[in-house]
Formats: sequence, C-alpha cells, structure tokens
Amino acid sequence: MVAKRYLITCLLLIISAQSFAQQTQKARMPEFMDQRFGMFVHFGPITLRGTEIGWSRNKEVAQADYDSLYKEFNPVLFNADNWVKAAKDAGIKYLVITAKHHDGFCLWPTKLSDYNIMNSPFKRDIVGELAKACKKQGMIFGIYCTVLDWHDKNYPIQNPYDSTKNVKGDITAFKATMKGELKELITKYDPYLLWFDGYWEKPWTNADGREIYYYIKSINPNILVNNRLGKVSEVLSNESVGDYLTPEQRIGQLNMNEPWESCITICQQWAWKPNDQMKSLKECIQTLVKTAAGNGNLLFNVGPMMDGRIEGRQVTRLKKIGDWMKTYGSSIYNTKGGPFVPNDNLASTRKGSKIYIHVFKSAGNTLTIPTLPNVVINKATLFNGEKVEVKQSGKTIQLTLPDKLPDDNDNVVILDINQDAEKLPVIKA
Ligand code: FHN
Repeated sequence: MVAKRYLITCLLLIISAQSFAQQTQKARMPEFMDQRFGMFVHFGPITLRGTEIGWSRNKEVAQADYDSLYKEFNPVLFNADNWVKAAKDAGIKYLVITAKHHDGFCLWPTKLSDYNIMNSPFKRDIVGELAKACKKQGMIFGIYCTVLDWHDKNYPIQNPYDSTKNVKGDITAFKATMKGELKELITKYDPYLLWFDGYWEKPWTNADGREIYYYIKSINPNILVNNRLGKVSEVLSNESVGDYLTPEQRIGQLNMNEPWESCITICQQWAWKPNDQMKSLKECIQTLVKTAAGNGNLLFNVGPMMDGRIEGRQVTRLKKIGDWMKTYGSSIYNTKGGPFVPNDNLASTRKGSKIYIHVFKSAGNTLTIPTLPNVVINKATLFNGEKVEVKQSGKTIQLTLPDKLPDDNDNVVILDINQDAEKLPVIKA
C-alpha cells in the first residue's frame, strides 16, 4: 500500500514537472520568436588551420594534429564585449556560442574533461566571459552543445570517415558526461537556450535525446532547447524532442504554427576560413527579411579568427545590417510572418493593423499583390512617409511605387488596414 502511494506521488510529480516545463517554455517561446535575429559563433582551436570545425578532423587535418591544436590555441585578442557589441551594432538580440563542437574541445573550464580551454595557453573561460558580456549589454545568451563527440572514448564513432576506427564505447557513461557538462553550463552561465547538434549518428537514439531533454528541464524548465537532441528533425511532434525547428543553410518555409529558426553562415564555412566568400549586404538583409516573413528567426553565423577577433570586413557588414535595422527594424522585430508567402519579388511581415510589404523586385514602379479578403487599405506609405498609390482591380491590388526607391537592399511599403493583420489567412502572392 505504501509503495503504491509512493509510486502515485512520483508519477504526479513527474507529470506536474512536465506540465510546468511546458507552461514556462510556452511563455518563453513567443518572447524568443519576437527577437527574430541572433548571432551564431563557431569558434575553437581549429581556427589555427582555417579549415571546418569538426569535419576537417581526419580530412584536411590529421587526427593527431587536430587533437593537439589546443596546445597552441591562444586567442589573446579575444574580447567578449567586442563580439557582443558587433552583434548589437547589427541589431542582433541573442548570441549562441559553440561551447563544445563535434571535436569535443570545451571552451569552458569543465571538470568532466581535461580537453578544455584551461589546458591551452589561453587559460581563460571563453563561455563565461561571453555570458557576462551578454548580461552586461542586455544580449540574450545561448549555448551550442554537440551531441556526438568523436574525441570521447565512450562515444563509439571516433572517425566519421572510417568505421574501422569505431570502438565499443559506453553510451551510458557518455550520457553521464553530457549531463555533468550540461549541469555545469546551466548552473554556471544560466543560458536562455541550448542549441544541440550532431544527433544523426547511429549510436544516439531518440530515447537518449528525450532523457537529456527532461534532465535539462528538471534543472531549469525555462530553458529553450532546439530540436536536434532527438532523431526527428523536420516537424515538431510527439515523436520529436525539442521546442523549435532549425532548418540549416536555407530559409525555412513559411510556417505560422511551429516556431522555427534558420541558421545560416555570413560566409561559407561555419568556423573561420581565410578569405572565405562573404554574403553581400543585400543578400544578408534579404535573408533576414525573408526569414522573418516566413515567421522564423535567423541565427546568423560568424567564425572569429585564431587571434580571437571577428574579421573587420564581417564587423563592417554586420554594422551595415544594423544601419538598415535602425530604419526598418519595426518591420522585423515582434512581427509575424505573412500574410503573403515570400517569393523572389516580395515578402511581408505584419503587426496589429499594419502589413509591411518588403519589395525586392518590382515591374517598373508597379507592384501587384493579391486582394486581401474583406480588407480595406486605409493608407499606404513608404517608411519615409512617402505616399504609395493603391488601386484595386478585381482580384489584385496595384501599388504605384516612387520612381526612385530609398533603399537598394529592401524597400518597405506599410499598408495600414481596417483590421488585425495578424489574424489574416496566409495568401500566395
Ligand atoms: O556539423 C554541424 C556543422 O559543423 C555546424 O555546426 C552546423 C550548424 O548548424 N550543424 C552541423 C551540420 O548540420
């Protein structure tokens, strides 16, 4: 009888913990999605070679060489405040650092492994200094953690390019290490979100992902966790593990029902690469706009150099994005995507009784959009207040744009309508 009562109490506790987790995460998610623009930072000893983090191990860089790079890793010009300032100057609201990537090197003084920053010549807590700088400058702080770890002897896959190097491993011990590291990261740096990655290899199961997910929520139910702990990544379902979707190196489809965030590089590689091809200002701005217009966040990646600085040309590009956001930010932050499905010519965001039409290409100075059911457009203007003529004919609306548009990257027409635009159905433009 006592055992039965004890069992029921435990079950009630777990259920209430789970529902409390869902409630608080539910509260944080809309706030997170209002931020719309984040900075992803891929950083580690591999910057000494300029090849890709994790994946160049056993490829461009021999394993023994790769695993010894930390002995030379000394980013003396690393200044967390400068990284956060570069992000803020771009209009970025949250920052996610790769505390541990697939190569297993830890950028914080973990007790779980000697393969960490305190055993490099640098001997400073990069994760800790970034967490502090973010708090000081009012930037939301997030932490990237790999699931797979090719450096950990308990993880069966030691070299993804050569299965003959696989070992028996011990996933239970591997998960214990992961839990220990997560406990350190959560209790020491209080991250707003945890960004997992590397769930795709055989040794890792959906059940493993779920176990770690509830372990995290048992420490802090508020923490948001992306959908890369489990094995299901395309949808949010009872099967999937995680709070939001993460399309990679592409702008996600318009999705008004499930929170999503696209992670995209400002150059080509995630970690720093000398002379890596960088996206143009127009491409950067239109990538952000099309993501927001699809109702998603953009996590924009930079790879700082081996000396700890973010390349000057990337800082300049970010600043110019910030200049654009200074004018047009209200058409991005705290808005919803739609009602028009983005295409090569236009995209739209909306807030209250305003619809922001983002014009990428227009036929001459006329832009045609589909009529919005039962909607009256009270006024149409550019952001600088210039009037835009509206003519409705049949199923379409013609907007007559000024001959000279104020912005080369993306011009925004504000439609003031007679109702809450956020309640309008999605329409193909
Ligand atoms: O393998 C990683 C890659 O290095 C990078 O971290 C990206 C970022 O989302 N994710 C993985 C590739 O899918």
